[in-house]
Amino acid sequence: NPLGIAVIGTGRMGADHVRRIDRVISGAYVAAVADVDEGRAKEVAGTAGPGCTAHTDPAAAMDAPGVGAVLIASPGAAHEAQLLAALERDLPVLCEKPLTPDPEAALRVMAAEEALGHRRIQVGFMRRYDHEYRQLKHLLADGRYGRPLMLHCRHRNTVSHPLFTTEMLINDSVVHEMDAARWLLEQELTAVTVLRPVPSSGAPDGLGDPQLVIFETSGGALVDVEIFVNCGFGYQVQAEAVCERGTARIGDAHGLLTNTAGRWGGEIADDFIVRFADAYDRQLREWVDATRAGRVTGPSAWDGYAAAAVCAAGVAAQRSGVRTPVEMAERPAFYSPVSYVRT
Ligand code: NAD
Ligand code: ISE
Repeated sequence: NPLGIAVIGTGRMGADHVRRIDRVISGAYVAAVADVDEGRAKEVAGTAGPGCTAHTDPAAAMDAPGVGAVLIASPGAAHEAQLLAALERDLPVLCEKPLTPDPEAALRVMAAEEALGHRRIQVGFMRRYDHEYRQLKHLLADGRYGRPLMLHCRHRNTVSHPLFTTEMLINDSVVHEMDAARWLLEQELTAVTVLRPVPSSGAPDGLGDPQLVIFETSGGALVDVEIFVNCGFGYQVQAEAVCERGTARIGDAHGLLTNTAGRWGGEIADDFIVRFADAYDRQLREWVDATRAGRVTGPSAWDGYAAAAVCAAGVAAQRSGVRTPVEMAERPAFYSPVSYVRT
């Protein structure tokens, strides 16, 4: 039977996931949507297949006829209550990043999942589903270039949305590099230092943009991230691994290369919806397939917790300007093996 999904939060990501469930992947349909904005919920429900119901209460959407799984795309602050509601109903959940905005809430979610006795939660760290990221993962995992020593990352957005804060550079944007680095290197991030140049005149007043975030890892590697959310020219996410016997770089977008009028060039995506379109599709397809087979395969609540713990250290490092160790709880046996290690 096709999987009936309740989509909670029908903003930019939620509406795009509704389109993807109905028109891109097979084996699933949108059974219900919920949004605190009733008009928005109804509008997006209208774009879904027949029978999709619109709600303002997420729990009512989870209880709607046909619902067998939940996709959470509301703002991060709403995730904890909605994750707990899904777990109460023993429903599989794909939750957009962040799992929760703070590590304490993530621990409460993990405790509820562990009490259930089986994994139900996957976190939407979609870079793990990006073709190039997967190529880099395989290259690092087979060890042909030796140990990875450094990972240089660039994360650039064309423009930040009006409510973007300096802390969000860390916990809304660099959170992706936190998960990607843990997954690529198969190591934990142990300390964070944040260096801040003079803000760009293109950034809104008060926003400390760009910044340089440096992570130390449990295996002695270094990860540096340039985060620049008002670069103005496009959406760019790049990573270069420096290993003992070679380097490997992704994200140059060498799709269509043109030559004309004495110049060569290509196009830069404008935003994440375009840059990571294939990754969002693959993430959803693999989640639906695994869910229908009764399995949970992607980034876990532990990965969501680990990222939240690194975010907390990152925001503290950003404020203090000093190197800040990451404080992490012991990983419960329930979350073994770690989802970034190949089994
Ligand atoms: P958005 O503001 O466009 O949409 C959020 C929607 O949720 C709005 O329609 C709002 O009315 C609704 N909402 C607010 N509180 C709610 C609640 N308590 N219950 C139900 N609905 C509620 O935001 P967005 O950009 O779509 O982001 C949504 C989520 O997706 C966030 O967690 C964000 O971090 C994540 N995100 C992920 C990526 C990615 O690359 N994976 C990119 C952007 C956003
Ligand atoms: C946004 O929420 C995302 O998740 C995007 O992937 C990221 O590039 C952007 O900086 C965030 O604001």
